[in-house]
Order: sequence, then structure tokens, then C-alpha cells
Amino acid sequence: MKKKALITGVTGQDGAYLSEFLLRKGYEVHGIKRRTSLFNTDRIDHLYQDPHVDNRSFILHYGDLTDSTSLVRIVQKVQPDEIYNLAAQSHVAVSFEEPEYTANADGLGALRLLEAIRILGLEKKTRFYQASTSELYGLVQEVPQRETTPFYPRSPYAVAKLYAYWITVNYREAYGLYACNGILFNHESPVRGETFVTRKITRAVARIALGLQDCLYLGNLDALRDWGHARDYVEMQWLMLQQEQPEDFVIATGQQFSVRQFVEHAAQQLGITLSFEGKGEKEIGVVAKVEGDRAKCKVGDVVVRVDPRYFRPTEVETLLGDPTKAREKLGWKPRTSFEELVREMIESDYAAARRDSLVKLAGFKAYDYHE
Ligand code: NDP
Ligand code: GDR
Repeated sequence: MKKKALITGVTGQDGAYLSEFLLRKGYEVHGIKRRTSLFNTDRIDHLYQDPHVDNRSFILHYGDLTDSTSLVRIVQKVQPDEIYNLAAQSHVAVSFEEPEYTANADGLGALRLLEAIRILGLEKKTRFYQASTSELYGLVQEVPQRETTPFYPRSPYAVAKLYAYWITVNYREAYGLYACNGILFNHESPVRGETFVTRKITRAVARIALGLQDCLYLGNLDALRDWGHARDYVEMQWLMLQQEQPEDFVIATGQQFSVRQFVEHAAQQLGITLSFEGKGEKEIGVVAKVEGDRAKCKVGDVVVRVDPRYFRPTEVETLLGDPTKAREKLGWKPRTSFEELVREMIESDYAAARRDSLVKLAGFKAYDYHE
């Protein structure tokens, strides 16, 4: 019998990598996607299997973390061995605009899944993974951050995730569920959402190099993050559910870079050297100029500017994880270096930008609905 996994957030970055990983391991993978007015399955289209074919190993269900009945129905139907709760309103800045929805999906969503397991009497069968986050550390109390570091969340997103973290621990202790938290530090990839800072940078730098965009507007350039590759991190999500006892783990690289350094590395990949001005204060201003002619960039072009709208009401200035426990207990260590991560993202975005540029050069005009 194939093992069955149920993934919430299957259409997201991690959902796509985890689906690939579990399918390679021989799992029957079920994913929950939500109804949207446009297709939202780009990241998993290559895994799609025709519903008219027998013995499918990749099956999607409509559902939503804010809708208990849909979750209970799906868990009952699938009877999963493992649930990976990856679904979330995952954008920290957006959580300040939509705090109630974020609390509902990110906080109560985890509770609804845990209750579904309990209501259906699956406590002994179904293992549960909760996508916890380094944002829990917020205003950091210890450097580097490890499993025992106290939390100090700094956004509605992080506060909602704090609830999800503790309700996962509580159900483990109260009902003996195999439930655990992966406290994952930032992880990126070529399919990272376009509004997270890394992807926003690699996409913009590629488009600037090809003359499709003039300037990149950013917020806090001094924020420090511990950035890894999503492909490496989903392996840990699975490993955590394969242990004898459920435990919580920090997943990180143990290396830290600033947003400014990420921009520099991304530009360097395309041979563009930038000179930064000022300290990136919270006001619109010139931040980086091109130092040597390269592609469509000319010496002195201003390609990065600071825009206050991208600053957050409360910021997490610095995050650095200590993955010692994961290494010692699970034998895990990240495979992809920071440089490799940036290169992979730039290569992918440059290829996409080249395609757009060729289409533009060929005089193609997109269909206009109002014509
Ligand atoms: P993404 O934003 O790429 O994916 C989020 C997924 O959740 C999408 O499939 C989205 O659907 C789905 N979703 C959002 N709201 C709902 C809802 N109400 N009901 C059902 N599905 C919903 O996130 P990542 O893949 O990057 O992250 C995965 C998880 O890990 C998230 O919980 C995130 O908070 C957490 N995390 C991420 C880290 C990172 O650096 N990437 C680090 C630490 C934690 P749709 O495609 O329709 O929008
Ligand atoms: P983060 O990721 O908030 O760490 O949450 P994000 O990439 O959004 O921000 C990282 C840092 O960059 C600064 N920043 C900007 N951020 C965005 N998005 N856009 C900008 O223009 C910009 N300029 C500077 C931010 O202020 C911040 O300091 C991610 C998400 O995946 C969460 O779901 C996850 O829990 C955490 O990582 C770990």
C-alpha cells in the first residue's frame, strides 16, 4: 500500500517542491487548492494527472483553511498517513493590511486540521506537520536562534503563526498526536512568490538588464536574513514526520546576508556592478547606480531606489538560525549555497525576461479585452 500524504498549500512554493519530493518517494499525494477566478496551479501543472486515468498518485481537492467542513470532508475521504499544513497567508507585510484573515487562515487553520484528525478518530494514524517560521523570533532574544530561543512575534502574521505553533504542541501533549513544528527560516527558489524580496530582486534585475524595467523600488535594505533553498527544506519537513517521537526543529543555513547584499549578488550574476549611496534611509532616494556599461545598463543609471511604502510598521531586523539539532538528530544539512541559490533564481528570471523581450521585439501585442 502506498503511503498517503495530504498537503495544504499545494499550489505554493513549498507545496510544489514537497509534492515532487513525495511523489519520488512513492507516495500518493493529495493536495488542497482553493477556488480562484484564475488558474493558480502553475507551480504544479507538470505534476498534473488526468482525473480520467486510474491509479493516480497526484490528486487535488477544493478546500480552504478557513472552512472547517471542507477540511473534515477531505481528511475523511483521504485518510492520510501524513498531513503537511503549508497553507497560509504567508506575506508578512500583507498581514498588517489583513490581520483578521491572516489570524483565521494561519492560526485557526492549524486548529481546524488538528480537530479534523481528532473528530475523525485518526490520532493514532495521521501525523501532522505545521509550517512554523523564524518570524516567531521577531525581536530576537538570542543569536543564533535555536529551538529553545524565546519568541517575540512582530507582525499579525507571526502572532497567528505563534498560535499555530502552540496549538500543535498542545495537541501533541494533550492527545498524544504525532504533531510537530518545523521552524523554517526564509527559503527561496525560482518559483518563490514574486512579491517576496528575493524574487522581486531577481526578477527586476533580469528585466532591468534587458531594458524591460528602469528601476527596482525596495524598503529596508539593511534587513538581515538566513536564506536557504526550498528544495532542501522540504526534505526536512518529511524527515520530521519519519522519527519515532515527534519533535520541533529549526531549519536554517546558519549564514546571514542583508537585502542590499542580495541585490549586489543578483546584479553581479549578470555582470552588473552597483555602487550604493547613503544608508537606505526610510525616504525615497537614489540607492544604487550602475558602475560599468553592461547589457542595457549604462554607467550612472539609477537602478535601485528606496520607497517608504515597503517598510513595515514593526520590522524583523535580523534572523540567523542554528540548525545543529536538525544536523545531529536527522543528519540534515542544506545542500545549496547562497551563491547557488541567487544564481539559480537569476538564471530562471533572466530566461523569462528574455522571452518577454523577444516577444516585445517581434511586435506582439497582448489581446486587449476592451478593443
Ligand atoms: P506560499 O505563499 O508560496 O504558498 C501558500 C499556499 O497557501 C498557497 O498554495 C496558497 O494558495 C495557500 N493558501 C493561502 N491561503 C489559503 C487558505 N485560506 N486556504 C487554503 N490554502 C490557502 O508559501 P510558501 O510555500 O513559501 O510557504 C509554505 C508555508 O511555510 C506557509 O505556511 C508559510 O507561512 C510557511 N513558511 C514559509 C517560509 C518561506 O521562507 N517560504 C519560511 C517559514 C515558514 P494560492 O496558491 O491559491 O494562493
Ligand atoms: P519575510 O520575507 O518577511 O522575511 O517573510 P520578505 O522576502 O517579504 O522580506 C524579507 C526582508 O526584506 C525586507 N524588504 C522587502 N520585503 C519585500 N517583500 N519587499 C520589498 O520591497 C522589500 N524591501 C525590503 C523586508 O522588510 C524584510 O525584512 C518570509 C515569508 O516567506 C514568511 O511566510 C516566512 O514565515 C518568513 O519568510 C520566514
